[in-house]
Amino acid sequence: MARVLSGIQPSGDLHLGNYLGALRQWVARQSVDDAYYCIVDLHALTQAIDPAELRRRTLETAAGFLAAGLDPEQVTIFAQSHVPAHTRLAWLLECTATMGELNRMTQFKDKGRGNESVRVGLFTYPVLMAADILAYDASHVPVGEDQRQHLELTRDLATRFNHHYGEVFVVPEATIPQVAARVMDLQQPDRKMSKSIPSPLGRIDLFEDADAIAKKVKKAVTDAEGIVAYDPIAKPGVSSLLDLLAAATNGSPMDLAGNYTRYGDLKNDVAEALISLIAPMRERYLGLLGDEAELRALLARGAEKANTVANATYERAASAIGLLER
Ligand code: ATP
Ligand code: LTN
Repeated sequence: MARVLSGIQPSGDLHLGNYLGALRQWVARQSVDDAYYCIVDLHALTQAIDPAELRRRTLETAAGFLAAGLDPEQVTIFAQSHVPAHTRLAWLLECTATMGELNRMTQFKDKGRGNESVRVGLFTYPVLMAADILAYDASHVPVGEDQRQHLELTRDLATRFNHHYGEVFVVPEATIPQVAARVMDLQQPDRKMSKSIPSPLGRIDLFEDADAIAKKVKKAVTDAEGIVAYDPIAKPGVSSLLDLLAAATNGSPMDLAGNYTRYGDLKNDVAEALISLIAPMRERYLGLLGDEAELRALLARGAEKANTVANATYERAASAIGLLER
């Protein structure tokens, strides 16, 4: 059984990119992996978020995990802030990482751009992410393409720590899906679909109703050429629609392109495929939201298990680095 860890920020509604890039892989492998799935609430603090909203979104994200098909009997679901070993380990790793290394992280640059007062937490964020992963001795980390660089940093930090202080950490690998590893914004097909970009028409939320999905797909930006072909560089909008259709129907975007001559027909089929994918999840989600006590209990059970694993790793790392045992 592979030990797996991954996380999603409760900074907004879960969207199709989160599902196709990450969540769907988690669900597909839940019966074979020994998996820990974390709602990374501390990461959500790296950008402005209202306290009541953060609390609400943490519960909604837990409901979203279940609605997407995660089974808490098979995987451990928990909130990052309920496991203090993450931040304790992050400090040890911050004292292993260099400014130069963090300066090269592109997500930090993207999210900080145009923002005068970038939070220090946004800069050190990838180290906390490394701690999330290393605390569980995870060998595999199922994420979307945008996290590849953070995984490389995690591997570098783990390898360096092991080199200096002995074999403490498992060096993890990213598991990135073959199709839809980078779902694009429907309005700006050169940008990834994202929670934190205010792009209501560009993003399809995971539990959206059928009318809204149909409307967004219909308005998706394509090009003026009028030829359906799969070419992500020259035709990003059309290719992104083909990617979505392929992901929703388990097809290949290249092959699917051959079935269409008109953008309108392609859009109709994309909308239909996405609605069939999302409708059952939406129904489950709306049902789960009502039971806050059950969601809190789920996270409490998860935290108990997660603390046992993460504390043991922290103690191993602290001892190796020379902190006096209590
Ligand atoms: P933000 O844009 O605010 O960073 P996000 O939408 O990227 O948020 P995260 O919580 O940071 O969401 O990411 C959770 C998981 O979803 C990660 O594994 C990430 O790689 C994946 N993911 C996010 N956006 C996409 C996307 N557009 N396509 C594929 N995977 C994605
Ligand atoms: N950095 C990720 C979210 C994240 C994560 C993690 C993913 C935080 N900790 C641990 C995998 C494993 C993001 O921005 N998408």
